[in-house]
Amino acid sequence: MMVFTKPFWIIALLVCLFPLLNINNNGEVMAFHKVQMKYQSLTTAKVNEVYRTGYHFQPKQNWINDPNAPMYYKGYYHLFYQYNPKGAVWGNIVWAHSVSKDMINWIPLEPAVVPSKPFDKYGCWSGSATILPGNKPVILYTGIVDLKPAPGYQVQNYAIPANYSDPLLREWIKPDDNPIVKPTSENVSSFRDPTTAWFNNGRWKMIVGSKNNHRGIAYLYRSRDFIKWTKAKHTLHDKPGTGMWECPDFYPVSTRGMYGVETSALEGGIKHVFKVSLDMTRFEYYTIGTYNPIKDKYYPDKNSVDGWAGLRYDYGNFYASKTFFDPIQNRRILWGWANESSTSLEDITKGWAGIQLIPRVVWLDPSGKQLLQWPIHELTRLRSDNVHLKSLQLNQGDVVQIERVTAAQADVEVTFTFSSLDKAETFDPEWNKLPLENLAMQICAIKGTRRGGLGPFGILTLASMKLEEFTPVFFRVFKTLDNKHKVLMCSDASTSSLNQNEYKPSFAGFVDVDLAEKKLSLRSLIDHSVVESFGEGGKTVITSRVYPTLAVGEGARLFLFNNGTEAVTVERLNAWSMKKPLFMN
Ligand code: DQQ
Repeated sequence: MMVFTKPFWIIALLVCLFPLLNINNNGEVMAFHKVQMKYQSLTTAKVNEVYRTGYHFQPKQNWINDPNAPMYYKGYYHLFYQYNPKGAVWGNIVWAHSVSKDMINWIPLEPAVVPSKPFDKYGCWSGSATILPGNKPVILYTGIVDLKPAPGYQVQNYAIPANYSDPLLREWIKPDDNPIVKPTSENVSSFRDPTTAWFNNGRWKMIVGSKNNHRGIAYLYRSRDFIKWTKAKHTLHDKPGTGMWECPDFYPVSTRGMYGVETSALEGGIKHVFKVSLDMTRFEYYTIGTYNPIKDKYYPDKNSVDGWAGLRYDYGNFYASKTFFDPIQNRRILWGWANESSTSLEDITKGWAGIQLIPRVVWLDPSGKQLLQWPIHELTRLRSDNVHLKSLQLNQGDVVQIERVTAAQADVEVTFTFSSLDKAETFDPEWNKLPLENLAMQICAIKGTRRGGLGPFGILTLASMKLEEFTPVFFRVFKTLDNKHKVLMCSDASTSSLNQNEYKPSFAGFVDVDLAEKKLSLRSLIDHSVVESFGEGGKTVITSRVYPTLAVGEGARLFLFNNGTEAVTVERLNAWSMKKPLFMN
């Protein structure tokens, strides 16, 4: 254990002052896949391994985006994903396919769905899987039938396994009666990403994401046989001012515990979750509400904000997510894609772009107000060489190194306690004038790790020895004028790298937690160029993509810190060096 004190904060302050607002100097927005024709088919001869992840899902090279049609079938978890087989930028999109016994080790197979027919000749875009009675999986996906109008004329297709007795489902057939759903009056180039279907009242139901002017729309379709689909007169849900709804997801959650429920479930204490990926912001938001199966309508709960200022699965780099029900372990699993925060030119040079985040179990918080998320338990099999600490006091300015852990590839769990809330900083009333949808992020950018009262305290991930680079993940506790406490959680990339070209956002979210116990917990999955952090048992989750230049491989360090005037205690810390899976694509 190594302890730094005050001088660290002088360096940190200098580094922090620089990028108060994080704008990628190329003007590129995270999770955006813009069309760059000249680079689409430029395969890099040698993949640069420096920022490749050790235990996150990624193929050997090239571009990946949305996870598609995750499912369990005859002993294997299947993950399909949007993939460019020819380059490290978005383009030439096919459905790549990998299978796994544990969602940690993966075996790559041949792409499952590739453009080949008139109904998908310009692209096979995102979609989902539904398991039909008799354990028969079927895929619904978006086909691009014409390049005009940009970004393409979109229809919905289905594909079925060529051989149901093959547990690997290697070969998929796209029947000639496709497309099964064509756009009608809606914007033909904003009509995509069919969901997993659910069944009730004698019919299958599914939604397709769309927009009309700036109204985000989930069009509802119904079918008795899964082939002939009829558009409902009303939408399942829509919301003005939110723009195109990509990758909608709609599923039930149990009000009675952590276990997941099958997508058609309606009985036994059920609420519904409706999630969309907002093309305009490149963030996702979800609401919790009620589904009326007779009216076929979804109603968000009154206190569940329906719009940009709503709840997010992840307040960082996380997009185009999809859930599925795992019937073997009775859980609902969430997959999300994290794009790079580097420039396209850097991606082309390194020969790859995009990772899938660690699958998370998702369930309803007992409060009923939000979801909770936690990495699947299978991940813990990669843990080795535990470092354990307890009852360590951190005074203002303390920075303590956690030694004997591979800091570039680690899993860290830490619980902080404090004896008083008195020193919590005042929540500046001026901040209430900032747009609600990125209020937390703005406060994180303004305050960073600068000295506070109760907090900032947390960990410095992917840090260089002399702290020229570090990605701090931390809490700051504020007190509002009406004497309520507001807990901010930040994953601040602004100090992550000496490379000035990267997009280095100060991602943040508030944590809805009762501080009566005077305790806050954090878990971070650190993996070379990604830090996935879970605050308070998965109430608030933030993912950052970062590219340190010094804190790379063995040069990376992990520290605990406190820069608040209130002392905090590390009640306990467990850090593990993480092994690589035996098989990774
Ligand atoms: N990515 C797919 C689309 C989807 C978007 C294309 C979301 O189907 O709307 O690769 O990232």
